[in-house]
Amino acid sequence: MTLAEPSFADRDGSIWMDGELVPWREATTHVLTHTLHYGVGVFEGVRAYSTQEGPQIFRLTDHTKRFLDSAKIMRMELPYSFDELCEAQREVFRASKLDEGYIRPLAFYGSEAMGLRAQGLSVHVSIASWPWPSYMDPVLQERGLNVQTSSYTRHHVNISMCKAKAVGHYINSILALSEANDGGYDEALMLDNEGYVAEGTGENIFLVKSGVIHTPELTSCLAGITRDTVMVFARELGFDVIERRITRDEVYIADEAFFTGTAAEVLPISQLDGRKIGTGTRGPVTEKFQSMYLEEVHGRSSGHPEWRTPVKKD
Ligand code: PPE
Repeated sequence: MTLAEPSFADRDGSIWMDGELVPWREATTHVLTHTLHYGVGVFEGVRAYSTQEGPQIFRLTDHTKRFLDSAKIMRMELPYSFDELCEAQREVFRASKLDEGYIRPLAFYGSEAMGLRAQGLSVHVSIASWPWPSYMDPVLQERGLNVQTSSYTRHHVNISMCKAKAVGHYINSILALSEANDGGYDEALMLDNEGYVAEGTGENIFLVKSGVIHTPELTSCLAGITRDTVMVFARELGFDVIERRITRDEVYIADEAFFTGTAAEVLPISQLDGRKIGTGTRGPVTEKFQSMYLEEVHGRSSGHPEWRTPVKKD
């Protein structure tokens, strides 16, 4: 018998909350927290990996910049500076005593007032860290995902502010993912409001066609940090990378397609809407990016040391 994973509310350890580490089980908030009712909050998903020099956080400064940008878009004034937020993420990860794990900064409103007109709400920041070894079944990392185009449209740029990684945006992703999972698929592909390919529910998408890499422009997908990492790798390998509008049938006839994201890392897409992509297994270009990504995050490549921040004290 295997024991069920403990609830996220009932674990040992510490969570950084409003400037200090508090015991995990005490990192709670009131049910009239504004964000719980209206979804105005922002978050990040960051990973730390084991390296020869101890755990290092991958692209910490880029994630922290995006966190601050998301807050600015949502008009949330964070009571912490960029440096304080970077330090806090390192502190949480040190306290976790993990070698590898996921780090989740979150900014949310307090419970001083209710309603859409609420004024003077306090802004709280929490940062938790936990082991999250593989977002998808490890088999899928090799075999690839069976994906369905979603019946849900990705946010329109003037409905949700897509540059913000905002709490409420994920309603859309969760509806799309649960629809896909109910149908037996591993993930959903979301189209934008004009019918062009946007992104997965928590990942950006890439195609490989005749030796060229294509990915949707940033107008209706999150400015993914893994997306950027893969684009840097692709250009270093001499590939042309084109950011443009892509139609769903272009994905059907691509040589390879894959998703990127902090949680997902690099994941091949083997089928979309019942059509095999290329050979229907992980393609060589996807495999190359997967291995380059893992080499980089684990510090086994000398490529981009600037992307890794040690967790240990300076
Ligand atoms: N698009 C969406 C909608 C998205 O949520 C993510 C990250 C990405 C693209 C990729 O962005 P980046 O991580 O910077 O490469 N999704 C986060 C949340 C996943 C979750 O299940 O929670 C993540 O990967 O951490």
